[in-house]
Amino acid sequence: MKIAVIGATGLVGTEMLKVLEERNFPVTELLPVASERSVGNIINFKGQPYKVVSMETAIAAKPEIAIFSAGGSISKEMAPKFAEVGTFVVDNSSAWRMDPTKKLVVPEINAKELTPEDKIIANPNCSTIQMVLALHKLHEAFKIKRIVVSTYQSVTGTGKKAVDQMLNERAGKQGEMAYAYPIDLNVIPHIDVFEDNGYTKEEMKMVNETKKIMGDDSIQVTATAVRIPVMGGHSESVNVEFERDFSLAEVYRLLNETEGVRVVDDVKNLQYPMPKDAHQQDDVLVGRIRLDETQPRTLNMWIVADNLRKGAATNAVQIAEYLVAHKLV
Ligand code: 11C
Repeated sequence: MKIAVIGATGLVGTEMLKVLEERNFPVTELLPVASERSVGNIINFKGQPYKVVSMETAIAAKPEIAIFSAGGSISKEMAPKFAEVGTFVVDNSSAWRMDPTKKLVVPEINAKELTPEDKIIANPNCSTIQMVLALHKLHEAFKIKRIVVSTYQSVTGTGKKAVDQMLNERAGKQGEMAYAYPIDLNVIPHIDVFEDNGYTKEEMKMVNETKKIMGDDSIQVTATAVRIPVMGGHSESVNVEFERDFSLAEVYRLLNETEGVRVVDDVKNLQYPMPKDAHQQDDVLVGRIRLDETQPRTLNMWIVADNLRKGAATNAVQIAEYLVAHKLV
């Protein structure tokens, strides 16, 4: 399989290469694409050196699959050019997610909807992926009415510049700012741009993408997305109200049966998910599972995942794996 990785030198791109290697994806030729100034640089993949190539070189090579993580505007412009030469694009940006002609895929939930005509496939936002993966089997069983979610998001979601900002602040050094405010020893209730309704785009991604992935517009979602000075993963406090009655035993059973989810919930032994445990893991960790005692049919839970893995690279590579396994490519 000839694979192009667009944005190969970024935080997500680097993780993509690592995940492709770890999962032994059948790569026969790798085309790492990055900005013009990186063209010609060498990156290593499976112990072999590969030259970073330009977008034009990669398109001319007609790869079977191109995994994009280079921002929305590059995806908007370039994904159709790959699709035109027959490449399947798995796009990690928000450019195509809400386009009704494109599928928004978390493989464990809805990859079965993919067809050979789906040349541009959207990878959801990281904070959405970990939430819907934890909730989809509960939705099937008890039907979700409403979700109230607050996120605690890692600086890695913003990129290298934000990681550097946090580490520079921690070391007392001056440097470039990724955020409007210091992030170390702080919490910033602002992720992505503000929209006219007072919510941020990150919050509205959680609202809209959840409905699309679950294929159910009746699910009500309200979100507050917050950046915290942490690396390793995003955490979410989720309050979810269902239509039907359920027991905690059924919730545990369903979560234990959910592919890609690991229940970490033993408070007597101080076991609950934390970003430092999710780091470099593909599983979505779920804990602090308890009934909301203020209203019926409502659950509280705490969901943590490495936003660069299942939230981005792993999910994208799993989509590519599905295309190969189902002979769509
Ligand atoms: C963050 N969720 O943590 C964002 C990063 O729409 O793919 C991913 C943005 C996106 O800042």
